[in-house]
Amino acid sequence: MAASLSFKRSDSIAESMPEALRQSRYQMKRCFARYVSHGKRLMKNKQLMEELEKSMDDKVEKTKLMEGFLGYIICSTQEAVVLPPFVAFAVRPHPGIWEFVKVNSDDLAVDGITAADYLKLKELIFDEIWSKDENALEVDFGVLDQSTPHLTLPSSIGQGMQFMARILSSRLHEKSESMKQFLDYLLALNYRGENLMINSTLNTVNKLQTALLLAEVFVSGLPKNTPFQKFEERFEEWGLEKGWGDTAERVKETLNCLSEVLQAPDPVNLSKFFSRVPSIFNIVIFSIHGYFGQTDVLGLPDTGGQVVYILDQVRAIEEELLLRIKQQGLSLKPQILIVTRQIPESQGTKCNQELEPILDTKHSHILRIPFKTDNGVLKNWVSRFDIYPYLERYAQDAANKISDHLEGKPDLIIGNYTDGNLVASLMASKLGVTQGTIAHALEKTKYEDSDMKWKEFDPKYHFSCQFTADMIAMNSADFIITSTYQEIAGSKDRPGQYESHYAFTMPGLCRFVSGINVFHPKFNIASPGADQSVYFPHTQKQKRLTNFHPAIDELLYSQVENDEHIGYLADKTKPIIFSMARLDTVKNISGLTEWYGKNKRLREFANLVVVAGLLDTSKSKDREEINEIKKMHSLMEKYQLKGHFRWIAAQTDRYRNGELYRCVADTKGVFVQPALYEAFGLTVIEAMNCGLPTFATNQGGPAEIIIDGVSGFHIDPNNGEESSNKIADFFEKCKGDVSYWHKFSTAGLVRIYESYTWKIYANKALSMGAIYGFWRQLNKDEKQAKQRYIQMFYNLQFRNLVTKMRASSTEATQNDKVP
Ligand code: UDP
Ligand code: LCN
Repeated sequence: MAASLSFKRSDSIAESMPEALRQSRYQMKRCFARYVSHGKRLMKNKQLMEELEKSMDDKVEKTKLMEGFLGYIICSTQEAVVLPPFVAFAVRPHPGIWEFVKVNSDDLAVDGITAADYLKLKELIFDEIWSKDENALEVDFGVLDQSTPHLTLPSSIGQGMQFMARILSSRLHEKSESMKQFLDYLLALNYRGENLMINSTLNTVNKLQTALLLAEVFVSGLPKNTPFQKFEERFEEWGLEKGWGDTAERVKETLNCLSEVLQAPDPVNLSKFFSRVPSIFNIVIFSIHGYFGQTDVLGLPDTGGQVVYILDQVRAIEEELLLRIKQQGLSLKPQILIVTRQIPESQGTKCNQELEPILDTKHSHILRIPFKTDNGVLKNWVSRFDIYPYLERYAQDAANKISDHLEGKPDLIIGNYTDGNLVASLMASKLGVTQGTIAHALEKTKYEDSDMKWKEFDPKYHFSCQFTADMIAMNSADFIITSTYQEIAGSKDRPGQYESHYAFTMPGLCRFVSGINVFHPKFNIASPGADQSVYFPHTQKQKRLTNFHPAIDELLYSQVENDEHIGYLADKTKPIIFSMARLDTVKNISGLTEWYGKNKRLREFANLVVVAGLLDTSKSKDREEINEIKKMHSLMEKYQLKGHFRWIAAQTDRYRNGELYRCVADTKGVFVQPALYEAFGLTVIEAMNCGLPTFATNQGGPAEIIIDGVSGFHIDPNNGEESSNKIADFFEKCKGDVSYWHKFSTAGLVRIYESYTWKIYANKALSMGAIYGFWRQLNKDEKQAKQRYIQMFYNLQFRNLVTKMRASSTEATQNDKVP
């Protein structure tokens, strides 16, 4: 929809709207009359558009209005609160940018209102008394970020590190005190008490500059590859320690880079310097819920991509750390610890073990710490939604174990998902360590109006605890790693996951007038990859894992129905439509099954194979999974799927799964990811890495991974007919021309190699650790003030919610205790 040319970006909507309403007064009165005709309610964009359409009969008038400013406003309105005679609009003209206006439907008068005013109006629909309570709890995290410059361009969102380098250089430039803080930062660099880069003799910027100059002249005279050890003693005379580089050439570059920064700080040299500074050796990564293991866990409840992501991430980060340490001229051992929950009743997995070395790494381990209560250790798996009462104690137990293992404190703590992020926040704030967070998925966006309707959701999902914990973690984090732009700021039409926490309210609990601002420079996009030794193209014949072929053949084609698979494929010559996911509602595997069942053309062209969850309700303890299992059985019955459809239980061997994707590619099949919403979607990049043409949901991360019609296809999970026809059209085209299939197979691979590899990720993540580590020191006062606010909020709000949850929950008692 084109915006009216009369609308200037500099005008606020509240300023421009009255004139636009005046120009279309007659139509707008009718439209607003429709909006208010049903009394008080919350209207979403779709309803607003429908009502607008219905209110106008004249086609020409309609087109004119829709193409004008008012059409643009209503198109950009995410939702509206109707409180007759008023309608309050939450308008999102651009990703990350929101404006709120209140229109009187009687006289079309317009008032610009604040986010807080809008939230109060919204609350009137759900909890009138609370909305009118002048002392209702209102939280404003933004007010504590005021001295941090923010990005302003929606297109720059997620490029925090680059922006941060600019902020740092101008701070160093403008304030001599900042330069002194930079010097203090350098003086504090050490490994186990041993100084790195400089020692205390260089206690002024001038002295440091002189030493750098002398050293640079000296190393310039050495052959480039002279090892640092050869001139280490000369360096000591000038107050310089190890850490500058492994060879004369590298040392010279680093010296020069710092000299440039001290002379006139600039973002390029500063970024380069922080990618070289030896500040990170020990990293703790929290991933608490589910079954965290290296084998036999994928597909178990709450156990999916996050586990895959973290294991691959650790391998990549360790490799990058080792490279950096070598290039710094140091010979020391970095350590990465994944800290997770120990589960005594571990269902045949290794999740009951305390310490496990991580395969394909040299120094990284999984450390498992149990959940303890006053009655002992918790024995069984606990749903991620029921985990909150255990976390505080867990954080304390973890702190002790970690410091024993690392013989000191970590240099960087990274949290994953709400539980891991909360524990990371508690620990980072206690130890004064740099903190990064990763969400994987923010639950608030998965369930419509889950904030407003939290009371309805709470018995099952405990969103009161979860959203509060998310707010604490996002705000205490020094940096946030996301997988896509979408995750932060969505797309033109849909707000991002983080963006939806900008201003929201949970009536009766807390009004977040500013929750998190996506223009904050803490946001960074670092997309994950897939392990390319496991997920490689089906065409690499010499690498193919043919030893798995008999088992895969049995899995796909045997006529037997057992615990592992049901349904069968009568015609082996047809290509396979393949999908693999946890059997959660949001993954929509049952949706795909239904689309296939209904679409005759698709059934003619191809078979459907899904790998998902368990096949029998009696074996599952997961509420959502049980519902989905039932649904799947009834769909098989309803659409008489046997002969065309194979349902395989969760598969845990990633090497075999890699070969499975490739075997599906051998049939000239496709991968389909039909989720109602997908935060990122590792299966999408796994399939693409194997050269399998991929159709993936347009809701969330996959919409960004795939360029529709170029490197794969988008499908609309809410429009099964359109989506299943899109897949059928593809097969139809391939039937006439097999090069069509190859075209998409190759284009998918090209896309992956360009943007989705772990090497790119690891480089960015370590640089974030260094650069934000310095920023937290430079910005110490603001950070401390915010930390105090967060601690109070944790103490007075989160703990209170946990106490309530504990009182109302029976989960704890259902878990047998280990003596
Ligand atoms: N997976 C698996 N077996 C299964 C289901 C999933 O190995 O039965 C793996 C899949 O290959 C991928 C991960 O689990 O590596 C799922 O990640 P994704 O990001 O697609 O979804 P999530 O489960 O994290 O929501
Ligand atoms: C969780 C999800 O739901 C997926 O979309 C991601 O791919 C996965 O974590 C890894 O980040």
